[in-house]
Amino acid sequence: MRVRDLNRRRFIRVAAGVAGGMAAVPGLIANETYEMPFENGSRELVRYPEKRPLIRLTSRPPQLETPMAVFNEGILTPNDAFFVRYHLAGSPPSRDVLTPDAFRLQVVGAVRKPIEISIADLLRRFEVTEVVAVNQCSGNGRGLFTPRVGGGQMGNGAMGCARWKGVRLVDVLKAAELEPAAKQVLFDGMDKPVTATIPDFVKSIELDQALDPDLLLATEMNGQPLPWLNGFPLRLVVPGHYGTYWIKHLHQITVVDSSYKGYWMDPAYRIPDDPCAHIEPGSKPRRTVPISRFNVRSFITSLAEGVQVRSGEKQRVRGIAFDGGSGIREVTFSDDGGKTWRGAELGRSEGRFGFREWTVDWKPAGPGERTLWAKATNRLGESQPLEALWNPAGYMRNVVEPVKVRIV
Ligand SMILES: Nc1nc2c(c(=O)[nH]1)N[C@H]1C(S)=C(S)[C@@H](COP(=O)(O)O)O[C@H]1N2
Ligand SMILES: [Mo]
Repeated sequence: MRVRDLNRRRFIRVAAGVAGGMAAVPGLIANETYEMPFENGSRELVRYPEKRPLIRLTSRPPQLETPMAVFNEGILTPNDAFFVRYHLAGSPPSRDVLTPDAFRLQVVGAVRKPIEISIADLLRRFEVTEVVAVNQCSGNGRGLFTPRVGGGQMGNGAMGCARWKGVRLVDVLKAAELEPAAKQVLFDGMDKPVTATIPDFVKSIELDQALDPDLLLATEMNGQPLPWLNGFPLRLVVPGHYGTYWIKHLHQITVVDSSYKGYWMDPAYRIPDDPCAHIEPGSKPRRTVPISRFNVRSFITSLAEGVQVRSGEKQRVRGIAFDGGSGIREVTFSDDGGKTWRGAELGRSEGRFGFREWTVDWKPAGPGERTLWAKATNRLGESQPLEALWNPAGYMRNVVEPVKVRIV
């Protein structure tokens, strides 16, 4: 029985690989399972090309989550551990169509001088720059929503921080000479829907935001070419903003003179028009707006849920914090489930868009169970709620995340 189940699972995996265009990929190995802290949270750890074993949510398209322990390794998430998110079943585009020699980026639409340019020429023609920035999926932590909501049931591993290198979007748009009527900029990657009924994954950004010098057309992350599954050979980087805008395998930028109405801008990826993106659980929002900036979050990374620690033995608790780009002002730590708080020490800053490490010395007093909390505040004074906020799409979770440890 067990053996048959195992074989069946293996068969499903190979079949899914064929359908998803990943069949020719060697080294697609499943080794272990990973249990998410919610119902139906059993996931396989699977190794994809250029990746270490990651938590697999779906295979068609590949969607991979980073185990929380990785974020304890430092504030830059290694490329081989960086999460992967796609929408269209045929994604990612096959490696063969992504050869840098043949690849061209087009800038078209409401511009006087349309551009069609190779990666090499892009890097030659425009100034190359870097930014350390967090990429986070809008639905990071969606699996933890109560009441549960539809969509990918992710834990908190659909995030990562990297040093992105590329050219400024604003420089490229200026070189294309925008028409005065330009209103929005659309971004399209090379992945295409497998049937005509499914809308292509296209995102739009308002012109004033597209002209912000923080936005990059990136070719590298952490000193290496982008991994295939993270957008090789070119992706948009929108520091401080949710990953939905960070179009991978970016090959077409279209300037338009009206408001784009595509599916992935409306009805998808919208939040209640409320300062906290929050409505009464189970209800429907009256008005919605496109999701945009990250809210403030923090995580304990050095201690996992359920671990044992020794009473009286001092240790350094570590974690990370980030926000939508104002920067982290303060992180506080509680070992009594929020009754008392004390300040953590902030680590070196790699800029206002990156993960910020924090540490605090902690002497567990036991025995018994203790709930540990970390709470960050940004430079605007915004912090994290102690009770989870809710919206129907499961976006923007930023409640203080408890870590329960056992003191022995
Ligand atoms: N071409 C393309 N780009 C895309 C997507 C996609 O489906 N296709 N998904 C977006 C979403 S919702 C997220 S969260 C990020 C995830 O980036 P990553 O896969 O590099 O971690 O990619 C974005 N860019
Ligand atoms: Mo996302």
